[in-house]
Amino acid sequence: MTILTVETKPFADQKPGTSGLRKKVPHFQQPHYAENFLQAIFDAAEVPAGAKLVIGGDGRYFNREVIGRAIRMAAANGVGHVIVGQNGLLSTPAASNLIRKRQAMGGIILSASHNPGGPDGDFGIKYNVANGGPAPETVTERIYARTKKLTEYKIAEAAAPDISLVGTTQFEGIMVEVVDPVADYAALMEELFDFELIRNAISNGLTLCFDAMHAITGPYAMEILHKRLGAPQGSIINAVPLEDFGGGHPDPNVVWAAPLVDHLMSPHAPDFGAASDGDGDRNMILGRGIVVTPSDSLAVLAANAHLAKGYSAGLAGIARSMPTSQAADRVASRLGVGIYETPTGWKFFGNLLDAGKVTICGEESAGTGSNHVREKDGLWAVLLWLNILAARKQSVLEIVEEHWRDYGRNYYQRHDYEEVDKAAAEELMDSLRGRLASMSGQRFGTLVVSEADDFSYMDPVDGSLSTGQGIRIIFSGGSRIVFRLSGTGTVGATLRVYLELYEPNAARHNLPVETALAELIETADIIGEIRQRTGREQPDVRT
Ligand code: G16
Repeated sequence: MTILTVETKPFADQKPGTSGLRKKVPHFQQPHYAENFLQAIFDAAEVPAGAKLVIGGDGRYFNREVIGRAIRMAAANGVGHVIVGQNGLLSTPAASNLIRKRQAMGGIILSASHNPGGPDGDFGIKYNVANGGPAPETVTERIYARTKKLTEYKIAEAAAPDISLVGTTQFEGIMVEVVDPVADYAALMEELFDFELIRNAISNGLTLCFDAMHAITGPYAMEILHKRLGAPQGSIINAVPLEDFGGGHPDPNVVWAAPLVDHLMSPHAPDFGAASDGDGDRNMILGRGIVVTPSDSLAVLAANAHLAKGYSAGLAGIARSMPTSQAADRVASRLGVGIYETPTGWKFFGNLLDAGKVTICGEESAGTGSNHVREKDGLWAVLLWLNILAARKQSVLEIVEEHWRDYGRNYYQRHDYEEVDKAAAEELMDSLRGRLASMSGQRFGTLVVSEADDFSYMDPVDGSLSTGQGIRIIFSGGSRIVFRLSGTGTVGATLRVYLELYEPNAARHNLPVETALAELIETADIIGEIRQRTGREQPDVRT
């Protein structure tokens, strides 16, 4: 093999965010930009000679190009065996599964998740480690440190191999194995869920609509929901993955999946609706007449998981990210299992899952998953819901309302202010930080601050400390306002404001969310000085 050693200069902006490095496509297209980051990954990973590496992506624009380069660089950096999805496609959870199942050293996942794609859209590169999960902060810090020092990278001179056919080929002395992206993942789902029960429920009239948003889950949903579970083909919409997601925004929420929401609210609604995002790790769950918030979905799934065969032995514990509502905490307490509150980012669940402390994890950002892989998993959540619906023979609405009656309702909403001036957003956060110490005891209308802090997390498994993870303002009675800046945006800053109110009284469980949260919303603006500092009257997205 001829290995080229290419001279390069460090880029100053390759610090991985909440989930890898995300930038606009033209930014990634600068000469050497992607190669530098890939080389930093290989250096930080200290590739054992002949190691196995999984490579795949969500099929967005520029994927093919970077996958070719990644394979050529893997060959030049000591990898002995590359496992790549056919045509470079792998959903994030499927990649996580392959890493684990094939005992790979890790995986390179090319995706910008729910961010839009296309020539002017977003692109991203993420490294997952041997447990199948996103690299922990110790590793992302090492990657970042390397990006600041790189002067060269190594790449095989040969043109990238053809990855359009399933099978194994030799490429420059290493093995390149092209796999069916769906097969192993579908087999894993069959181990966890009662396919026969779900198939029977569907053949007896349970109707559904799954929106793949022209992203990666189309082929997975066709194989699992249509072929194996018998949902009519028409129940899977936008099923063909497109490089630009059909011009859409593959983010499964009420704004970007509005047609699906409208359908579920219409008189012809199916019983169950769901959507997933660009790379297949997020989910949105709906029933006829109801959108289930991700926080409620986590709580309901945790409370009912024992109904699926993969979880019939019960849960070891539950983990949620800090801004996620505390609905799951009540389930954990009822089950008598541990509850863990982590910073935003799936990577923080990895140690808890590996140590067997938790079985189910979830985040308000439409992510739920379990110990079956080390990523959140959109279709997994859909299948667990279907399993529960089939077992309980109730509607989504009935199940959620019963859950609220049983545990109380955590009213919840997240307000996003997108593309805010970065400096203004940082000043807003700094100002809040500066006032934290004096906040306790302050009264805002009927709300009295009982605690205010900048969230930090000590990993109970490896003792690592993560600080500055979001401002929490907790009021007596348990209501909360959380302020944090997104770590996944690519333009300016995205300010996220998370609002939560606990309502034990069942007579007050059917208020419009914004009515229930009105006082908190107003208080968030007063405490955060949002209007004044961002110039925004309203959030861009409420989820
Ligand atoms: C990523 C992370 C999630 C996180 C989400 C939102 O999701 O994997 O753990 O909750 O970003 O992060 P932020 O609030 O910083 O934008 P994904 O689906 O984009 O990979």
